[in-house]
Amino acid sequence: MTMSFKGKPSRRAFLKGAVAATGSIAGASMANAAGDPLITQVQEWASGTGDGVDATLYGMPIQFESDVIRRNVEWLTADTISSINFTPIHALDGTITPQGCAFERHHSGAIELSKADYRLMINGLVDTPLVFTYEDLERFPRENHVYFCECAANTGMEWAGAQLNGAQFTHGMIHNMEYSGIPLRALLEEAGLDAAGDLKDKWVYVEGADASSNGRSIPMEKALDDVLVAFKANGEALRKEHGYPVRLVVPGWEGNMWIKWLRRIEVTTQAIESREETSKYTDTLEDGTSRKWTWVMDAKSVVTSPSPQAPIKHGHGPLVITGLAWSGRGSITGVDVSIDGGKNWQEARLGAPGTDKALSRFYLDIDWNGEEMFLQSRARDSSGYVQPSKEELREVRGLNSIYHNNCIQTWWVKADGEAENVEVS
Ligand SMILES: Nc1nc2c(c(=O)[nH]1)N[C@H]1C(S)=C(S)[C@@H](COP(=O)(O)O)O[C@H]1N2
Ligand SMILES: [Mo]
Repeated sequence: MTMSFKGKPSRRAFLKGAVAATGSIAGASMANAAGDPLITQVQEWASGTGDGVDATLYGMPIQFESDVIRRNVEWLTADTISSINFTPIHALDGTITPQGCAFERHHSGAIELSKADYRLMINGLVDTPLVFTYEDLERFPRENHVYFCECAANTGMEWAGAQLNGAQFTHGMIHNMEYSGIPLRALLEEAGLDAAGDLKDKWVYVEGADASSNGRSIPMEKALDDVLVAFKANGEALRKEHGYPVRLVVPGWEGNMWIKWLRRIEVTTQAIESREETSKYTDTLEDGTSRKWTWVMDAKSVVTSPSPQAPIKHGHGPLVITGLAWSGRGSITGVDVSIDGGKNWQEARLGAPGTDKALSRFYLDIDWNGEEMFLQSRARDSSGYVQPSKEELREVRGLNSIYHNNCIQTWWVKADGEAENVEVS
């Protein structure tokens, strides 16, 4: 880039920028400034006053951003009750997902449960079975942590071939929020775990208050590690669709275990083998056997822009390539980006150092001269794991899987800036 955005650009600086072989951003618009009414004339919004402070008591995004919304794929599910929609990751930046556009996944719809009616029971192999009200939970020491929540089915439609045209649809079953809550460990210790004996082979069974209950078994080791009983997300109460008033946060593990409208925690001697951990959320391999208890979400990444819903519209010159990376096994240590379908890789810049089990934002700033690109990103995490290609993943997993597809994604960016979901081989 030859021209600085800071300070007052002089005519000389402009000319220098314009004749440079690469990289003037400001050139085109500055050349037009003289005849541009947006610069030379007083505009309507500067001729009167704006809205008063109480125009909106709880704010929504401005009308010009009305396309930054969750979307579903109608043919995926029979109705919207047991269904899923997708976060508009192609249109977001940074790492925090606003609750208002964070994907939803319900098995029997989002229920309305008030704090007054809320109860959380801990029973099973505990010294004293307990029931907490919402107010009781507020009196435990709490913590704040940012974590991603990814549905195991994210990218599940892409196993057999490139299918859905947009990062929102291929990778949007994910959100990343700052949770305020109580370590599950504190509640289990309040009930007392002496009755459970050796904790090594013990489990907790967790379920929600909705009709589906979405019951899941979690090994005690994880339950005592970093699981949170959360009641705030991004500073405010959980939205109804994310489990108001209380949900479980199971860092790095598949979204299905993040029980919403959490109502009961039972300490058990074995996994319950519920529907959600047998006929669902298991991975059938090529030989017909199925992997189960595949809880951890492996490292993964995707370029969010440019992408099919976010084509390049500004012509040649400086181009910001950006995307998201995450790992359920730790933090993101680096992301490589390829513009030629994986032949050559360049190290991207992380927006901030990776943190444990949370989204990382990456950027690669290039000079684009209209050549077509096969854009890919490849995440690396603190365990040393490197995100696999689609071919590598299929070799191990075959084509019978739905869940846990963390392969490298390819966008074919054409000379006109439009992008398409493709596979390279
Ligand atoms: N009680 C309950 N908890 C639930 C579910 C549900 O249907 N009922 N869906 C699960 C699934 S499959 C996922 S991926 C996450 C999604 O959380 P979200 O809707 O906040 O995005 O919630 C999980 N927790
Ligand atoms: Mo899920």
